Order: sequence, then C-alpha cells, then structure tokens
Amino acid sequence: MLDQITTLRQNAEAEIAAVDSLAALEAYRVKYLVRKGAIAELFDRLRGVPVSEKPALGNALNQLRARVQELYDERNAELTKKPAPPAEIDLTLPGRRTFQGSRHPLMQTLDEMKSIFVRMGFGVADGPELEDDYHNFEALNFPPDHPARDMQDTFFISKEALLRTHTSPVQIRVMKEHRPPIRAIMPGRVFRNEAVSARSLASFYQLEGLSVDRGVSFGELKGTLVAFARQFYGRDIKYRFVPSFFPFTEPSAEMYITCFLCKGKGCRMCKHTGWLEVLGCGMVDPNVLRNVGIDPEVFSGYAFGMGIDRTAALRYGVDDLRLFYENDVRFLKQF
Ligand code: 2NL
Repeated sequence: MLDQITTLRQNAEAEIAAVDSLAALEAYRVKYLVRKGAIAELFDRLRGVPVSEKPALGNALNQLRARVQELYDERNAELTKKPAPPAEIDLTLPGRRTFQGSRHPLMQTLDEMKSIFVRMGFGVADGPELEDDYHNFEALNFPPDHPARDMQDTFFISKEALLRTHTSPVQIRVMKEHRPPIRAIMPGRVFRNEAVSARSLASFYQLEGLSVDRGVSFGELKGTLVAFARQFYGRDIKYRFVPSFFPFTEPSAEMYITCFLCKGKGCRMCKHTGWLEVLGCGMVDPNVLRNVGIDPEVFSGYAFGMGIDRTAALRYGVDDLRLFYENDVRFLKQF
C-alpha cells in the first residue's frame, strides 16, 4: 500500500503541470480530492490493514492528501489571478466634454408671461390644436364671408377639421364649461397658411387672456395689461392704446409701448416710430357671450392676445423668426 501511495503522489505531481484551465483543474480535483476520489479510496482501504501498520500508513496518506491539496491550491491561485492593468494610461488626456442644455427662448418667454398673469390671479387653460369651424370662427363672431376663413389663411385637414388659427377656441370651450367669474390665460401653438419669411411663420405661439364677470370694464383691461407690461418690459415704459378691430371684441384696441431699444427716439426695431405694438385686446363682443350662453346684460368681459414668437424676437433682438424653429445649438445656447 505504501507503493500505491508513492505512485499516486508521483502521478499527482506530474499531472498538475498539465493543468492549464479551470475546467482541467476541476477534473484534477474530482480525480484526487473529492469524497469518492483516489485518495479517499486509499483511506477506505486503511480499515483492512493490520493494526501495527495503521499509524505509518495513516500518516503517509495524510501527507499525500495535504500535498495534493497544496498543488491544487497553487494552480487555482495562478489560474484565477486578475490580469495586470495595462501598463500605459495617458493621465494627461483631457476629459470628455458634455453639453448643458437650456430652456428654449420661446418657452422662457412664455414661462415668464405665464407667471406674471398667474400671480395676478389668472388660471391657465389648454385645448386642442385640431379644431372645427364653430370653435375657431363661428362662435367668435366671424361673419361667414370673413377673409380669415379663407383657404389662404387656414389649414383645413378635412371638410370639418382645421388647425386652429388662434387660441381663442380654447376661450370658447372655457366659457361653455364654466360660469363666470372666469379669469384665465390660454397659451399654445397656432397655425396659419402663410408664406414663411423672417417676419411670418406658418406655425407659431400665442398667449390669449380672458376675464368675464359682472362689471368688468375697459379700465380693468388697461390696468391689467399695463401691470403686465411694466413687469415684463420694465418699470419705466410708456404706453398707449390705439383703436383697432377684431370680430370678437368691441371696442378693440392695440397696445403700444415705447421702444425699449431706443427709448422712443426711433430705431430699426420700431421702424423709426419710437413705438412697438405688443398686443391686441378689447371687450368681449356681446354676440360671443351669447354664443356661449352667458347673458351680456348681466356679464361683461375683456380679452387680449399676443404673439409669443414676436415678443421673444423683440425682447432678444432676434431679426428672423425662423431661427426659433431651426434649433441650431449655436443659436439656442445664447439664451
Ligand atoms: C392679437 C389679438 C386678441 C382676443 C385676442 C378673444 C377671445 C375671445 C373673445 C374675445 Cl373667446 N377675444 N381674444 C381678443 C382681442 C385680441 O388677439 O393680436 N393676437 C396675437
């Protein structure tokens, strides 16, 4: 039996040199070291040997098992060692550049307008961009033959459906759903079938406002809009209201402020008039109130509307509205 132990030891020492993978190492372990392996088998046979030989053989077997376990552990450590890190890392390489995005200038302008009106007690309402003739024109007191209904100005999607040409249909929906008092602004995207140029776009943003209650007056309209303009354009602006016409308001007016670029002296931005037109407004026409089921003998209201693109262009000195939609990062990152 001592010979068998010696042979097994020689084999185990020879075979470990050929173990070059974890799979081969596992086969080696199964051959020698497990409970039914070659060494355990010799331990089993120890039971049958004479008592006098037991201590010496047991000792030899224990040494064999320790030696093979040691060979196994060394190989295992070699095979599972992590590869050394690459020798050369260029610590002088510059870091990767990341870009910080920013809110679009049109949305910055809109956010600021919204927050001024919200602080004055206006709610914010939303509505569909796809509308019908009733909400976009008829309820707003547009005569059937009004030029704004013409195919030249309106994008028709089908006989019934069109892209809203202003956000006023949202106001119609709000007035039909809620009883006065109503105070709300309606910002949103509108569409006109116009030739695109530096000054006019086929799709742009508008913000309209509406206040309906008992005894709402033109004076209240002026006070609200002047308060808005002072916060938005600056404390020291001068303003004037000029009579105008809209089918849905009577009387109607346009609000002008002194040009903030030349302070009223006359420049390119104000076309040398010293004045900038900033919005349109008026008292809601009694016909519009009747159309939405509000009694014009009891209630009155004012409404106003302004273009967000035009306002942002004035504010930031942008001379071509198309720039707002090209989304060229070199343009956008200036705001
Ligand atoms: C402008 C002028 C305006 C309105 C919009 C309105 C809506 C209803 C009733 C009455 Cl439902 N008026 N909106 C009123 C006056 C002017 O917009 O220049 N917008 C860019």
